[in-house]
Amino acid sequence: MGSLATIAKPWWKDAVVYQVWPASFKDTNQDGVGDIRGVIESLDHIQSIGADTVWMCPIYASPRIDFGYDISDYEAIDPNFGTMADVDDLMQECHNRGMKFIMDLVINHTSDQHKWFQESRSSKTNPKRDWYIWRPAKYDEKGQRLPPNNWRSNFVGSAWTWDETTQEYYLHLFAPEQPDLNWDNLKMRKAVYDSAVRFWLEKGIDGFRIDTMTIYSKNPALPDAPITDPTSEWQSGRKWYGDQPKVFEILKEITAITSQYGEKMTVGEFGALKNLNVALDYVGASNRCVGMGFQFETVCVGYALNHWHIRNFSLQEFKQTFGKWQQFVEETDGWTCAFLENHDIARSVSRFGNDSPRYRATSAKMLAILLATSTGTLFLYQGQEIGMTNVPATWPIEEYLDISSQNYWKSVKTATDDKAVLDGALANIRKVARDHARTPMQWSDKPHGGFTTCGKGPWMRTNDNYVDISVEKQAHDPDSVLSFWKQMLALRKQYSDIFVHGTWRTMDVENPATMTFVKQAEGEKALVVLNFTDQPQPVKIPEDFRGSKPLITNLNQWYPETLSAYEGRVYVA
Ligand code: TEU
Ligand code: CA
Repeated sequence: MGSLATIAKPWWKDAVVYQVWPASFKDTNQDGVGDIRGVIESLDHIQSIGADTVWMCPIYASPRIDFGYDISDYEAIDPNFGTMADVDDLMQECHNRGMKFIMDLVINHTSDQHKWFQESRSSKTNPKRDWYIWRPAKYDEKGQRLPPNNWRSNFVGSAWTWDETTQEYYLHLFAPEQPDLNWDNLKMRKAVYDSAVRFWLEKGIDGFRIDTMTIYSKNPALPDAPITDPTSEWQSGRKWYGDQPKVFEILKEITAITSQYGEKMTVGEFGALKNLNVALDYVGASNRCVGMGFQFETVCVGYALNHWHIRNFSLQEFKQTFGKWQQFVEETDGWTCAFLENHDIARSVSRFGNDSPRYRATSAKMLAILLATSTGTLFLYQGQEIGMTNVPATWPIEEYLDISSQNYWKSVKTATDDKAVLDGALANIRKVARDHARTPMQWSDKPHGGFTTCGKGPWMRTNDNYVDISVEKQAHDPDSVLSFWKQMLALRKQYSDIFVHGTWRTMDVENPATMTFVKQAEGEKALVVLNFTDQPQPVKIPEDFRGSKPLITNLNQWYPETLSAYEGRVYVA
């Protein structure tokens, strides 16, 4: 415990991390898939925004059922992305520039093509049998074979798959091609630590983004989950695999290893976790689990039950969760982070701003103000810096290639012909499919957004608006979203005591149209006012800030008592 002024400030607290989803970043060998050399070529761009750390999503050997989150060898590189030498170059290039380089650590599951699982499934007596979670079938009164429990896979359907060879089920909280590792097996633990963790630390990486960090440990009895979705046969088993006592032990073991290699960034996914006390167990420095966690309450606002049941949400809800996760580490030894995009969620300007041509740039800049003044480590996702949007509503379902979208769509189609239900499912996909974040990066107005010159085009269709939204178009335009991000990140650095390390107070909790908050550090403070609507909104600047000119606004004209549509403003005092 310590006051904000006395707690430690390791490098990763002030970092601005740029997340790369490699398949869609930049293709340099014209096969339609982004590659590691494409990231090396783009470091000038990444650094010019003001980012100082690159987070590389999985580039490990993988059959790519879940785009690399199904790893078949932790110590090899997917040839679609390049070679180990390319990774070494990328890391070296980052380090030469004074930048850091972190990788994804995906260890809840492996690919079913990993040699460990191949061995495990080969016989019940194989020494690696117990490295995964195998159980005999259950049978109902009619003698029908059933999975061991009612847990639902995150990608729709049962979390269990029957394996003919050994006549047992194995557990997979994601796709059947992603069997869950059994973290109760200590030999398996050691193998993961050596292969997935130490191997990369030895190479000199600066940390890990830890995939699904809350779900490694399962209650050994694997009890049925409570019924939260009466319409489904399968239920979220999170009660029995989320935040179990042993998961903290595992994360401590990982941190004990990373800290042998110096001060490393570790940022894990909280997933569906909402309880702040539990969150502190993960990120309190004295617990030595992880440095910080990605909370999903804000970006998943309006998701009911699971990813695919979307309802409307209010700005009050958005503010409530945003502020909650900003504040929760105050007066503690924990740390937080801020983000509105990643490879699993829709584009922020489409979901929280307004992606119509009239307001797209203004609202993207308004969201940039929000993020750049937020407490904690800042994460920026590729394309966010130019205000890339969701794909157009006119795209047919076939353009959505993600396993999550496709499985959901298939499950709805199998269940019904009802047009209203099918249209509702399509509407959900258009709002929140992971595909929105996975379209190729828009570099220029050349074909396919300059992402590739492959004759067959990119592996996934480029968003049609690349003609208007691209890095090239924005790089030299002082009024662009990109230029605004550069300004905001420079200010974030200049005022890091307030923005990165300060305290957070939301001032207009009940207001449905504006978000106003005060950031405070010793002897200095900032007021941020944001209009989340397309209408002018009245604004009252408190006494302490009155008289001072705004530090920055996202519009060329501003009025003391009114915020224009999607206007954002920052004052310091
Ligand atoms: O995602 C974790 C996860 O739980 C996702 O289902 C997430 O909640 C959802 O996509 C939000 O819309 C991680 C990775 O980020 C994701 O890409 C992988 O598919 C998943 O783990 C499995 O490794
Ligand atoms: Ca390529």
